[in-house]
Amino acid sequence: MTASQLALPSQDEDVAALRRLIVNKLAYSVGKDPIAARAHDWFLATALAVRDRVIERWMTSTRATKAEKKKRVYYLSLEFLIGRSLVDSLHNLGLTETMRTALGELGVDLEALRGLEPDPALGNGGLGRLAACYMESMASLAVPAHGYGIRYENGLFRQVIKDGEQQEFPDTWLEHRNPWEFERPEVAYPIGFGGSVEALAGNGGHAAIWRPAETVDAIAFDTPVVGWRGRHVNTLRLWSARAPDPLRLDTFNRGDHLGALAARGRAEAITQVLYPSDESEAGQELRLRQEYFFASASIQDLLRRHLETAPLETLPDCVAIQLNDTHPAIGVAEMMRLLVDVHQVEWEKAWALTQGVFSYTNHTLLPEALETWPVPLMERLLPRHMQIIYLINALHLDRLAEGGKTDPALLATVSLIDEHGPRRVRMGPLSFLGSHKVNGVSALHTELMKETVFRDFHALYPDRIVNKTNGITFRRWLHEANPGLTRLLVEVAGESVLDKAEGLEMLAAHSGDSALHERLARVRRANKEVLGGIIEERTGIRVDPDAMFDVQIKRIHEYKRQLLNILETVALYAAMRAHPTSDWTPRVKIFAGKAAASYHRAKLIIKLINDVAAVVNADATLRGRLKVAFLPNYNVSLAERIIPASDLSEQISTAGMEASGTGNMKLALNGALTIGTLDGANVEILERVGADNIFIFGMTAAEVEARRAAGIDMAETIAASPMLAQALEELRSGRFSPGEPDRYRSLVDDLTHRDYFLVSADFDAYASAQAEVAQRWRDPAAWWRSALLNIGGVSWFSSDRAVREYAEDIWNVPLAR
Ligand code: 26V
Repeated sequence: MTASQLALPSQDEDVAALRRLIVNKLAYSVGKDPIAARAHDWFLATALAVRDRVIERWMTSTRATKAEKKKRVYYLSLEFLIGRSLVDSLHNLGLTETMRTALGELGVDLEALRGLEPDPALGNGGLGRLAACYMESMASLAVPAHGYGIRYENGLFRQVIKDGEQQEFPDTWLEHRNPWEFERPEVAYPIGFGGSVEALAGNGGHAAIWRPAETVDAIAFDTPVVGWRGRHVNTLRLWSARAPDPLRLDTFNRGDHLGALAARGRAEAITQVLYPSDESEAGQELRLRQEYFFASASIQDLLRRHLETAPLETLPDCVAIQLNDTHPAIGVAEMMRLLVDVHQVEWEKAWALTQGVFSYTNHTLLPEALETWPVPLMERLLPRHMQIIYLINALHLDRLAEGGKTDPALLATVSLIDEHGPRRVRMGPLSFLGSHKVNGVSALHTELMKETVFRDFHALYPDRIVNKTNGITFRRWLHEANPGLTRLLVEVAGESVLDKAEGLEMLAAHSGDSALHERLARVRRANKEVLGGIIEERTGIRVDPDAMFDVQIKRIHEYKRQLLNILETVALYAAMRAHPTSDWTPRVKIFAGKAAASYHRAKLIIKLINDVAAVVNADATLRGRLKVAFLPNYNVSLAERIIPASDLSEQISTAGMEASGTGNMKLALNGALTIGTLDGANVEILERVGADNIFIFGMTAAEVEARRAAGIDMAETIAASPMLAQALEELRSGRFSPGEPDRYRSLVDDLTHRDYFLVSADFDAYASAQAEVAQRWRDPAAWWRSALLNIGGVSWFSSDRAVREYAEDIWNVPLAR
């Protein structure tokens, strides 16, 4: 796409000026002569040049927000899975083509530079990527916003597949300096831990003095986030931990050189790694320290900013704080502490201010993912916050009692303290109570929230829970990832679809256009060739770009049921062997995703996929009609390559378990058809694309619940399904693990008896849906018609729509028209 085609604001940006700027950056900021510069030096110089272009707009945006006293949004998230920035910033500034030309004149290829940028993996998956999409949309909609998070030195581990197994290596993304960030050593806040609390007589007896035993400094690093067409620029502020006294000189002088640095190591450990494994107690404590560290720094920072221009009483008129899951929930207690202890606000008033500013997004109903902290750990690490939580709880329970709610069972379920077993603080309920709105991330998930985790809270506060179905930024996931498709869509629907995604709905009227089908097919085919090259380069597996690319890309988790997919692949393989001359639809099964380092079952599933791949890919009798590939190290950049090349999108979680999903939206937007369960946002995708254009199968959330309650053994189900029985028998027999026939024994046993994730129960339904998919593939006119109806149908899932809804219904922030 050329700049003139897009009519972007900076289209007249002078190529020569940009070229000069890059050469200047190379000399004066990178310190290299163009003759000696290496590719990475060019990347740095280019990024610094782009950053200059962003900064002007950044200052204008910040100045305007201040001058107009606009309400600000603070998005608190322990994860921001932002991905690479170079192409994203260029695209939003409308500078891509100008930059391509300027670099070309310098003998440098923009595409080559794109691949040199490290991919910041400051998140685990959907939750972190959602935060990044929302940051981009808030900037695009000119909502004055700050993202607050942690500047992890090490992001999510780098995944290497060795002998079919996952290995984890550190992700050192900051090794070569990060050109996008500004260190702000002057923006530093002390963060306390431990120590003692002294009650004060004033402020209704509620205030206290906390004397922490230990203090760590939080230092700000700012990254500008530029919105679409450079309209507005916001700030992502990430905190880094520093010891106030990095070196104990007395210890050093005694000759204990390592001991002198011990405090520094302990302090800086807080921001060393994303999500340390929370299995050990030490790991648990570090995680709580991270949460408090970033919540406290962020709230101190936003209060300071507010107090520069307005009194505390106006806080809810000027500030909205969104809690991205419960990870920043300790911020509720921290806000109360700062208001009551430091600013001497009376308790009830402070509580009203707190509820006025906070709101909370829930991202999962899985019980093992709902955060709680042992009371003794809280008391030791955050003694003042523990007192505040007790008081919030007591007042909350008193109010219920006054309202006649005295049933001890009810009071126990809505208490902030879990008293079943060793006492724990529940962060979900704390977030709920401290917020004026609580939201789920898809219609189904929000309804399930009301019926399950927050059932009793919902009965007490029926207006608090609202739905905000997730969205994705089309700039990254359509324009940048799939320029070929974007070009085509602009031709058909007009340039305005770049600004207003809903414009894509008009594709429905063209869904039968065979010329358009062909052009769409050509774009897809080109993207598949690129992906085919990546697959071969990274796995050695050769794939046919004319085969159906059937993809499942997401974290490896039992509830996401990669196992269902690979089991069906095993069954398909058996059928192909049994009927080698049948007219099988050629398929490439593509998997990618990371398993948590301590999640043994998920790692075993990766091994199984690779074991199956080894056997299937080597079987010449298939004549290439089935291939299985596990692409290592799934991340944002790899997703940007896989999604535009996907024909079939696997969204097959056990119904009721995937809160929303966002990969499902990205794949449908790029024209893949979905095979999926009635789970998360799949339900809403179905509503928008129509039942004829999506392959829905399997049990509903209600059926899953009933089946589990009945506790049925799967042996009979398996006996009734020859396909499933044979697939399981082949796993059990060691056909795919000849050196270790027992490798999948426990897995098969599990599917035979307990089958908590209902893989066996849904197998036949899934296999029939897959047969239907194959059928549709044989009818290209029908296939591409469905693809067009998907692209047009999912335009509603833009993160611009989602952010607008948050702004109107939760943050009460006016939107510029
Ligand atoms: C966390 C954990 C931690 C402990 C072990 C098991 C487990 C399983 C899942 C999680 C997920 C935590 C929250 C999360 O990432 N949720 C995802 O949020 C996305 C954005 O809203 C949403 O699209 C995904 O469906 C949801 O899983």
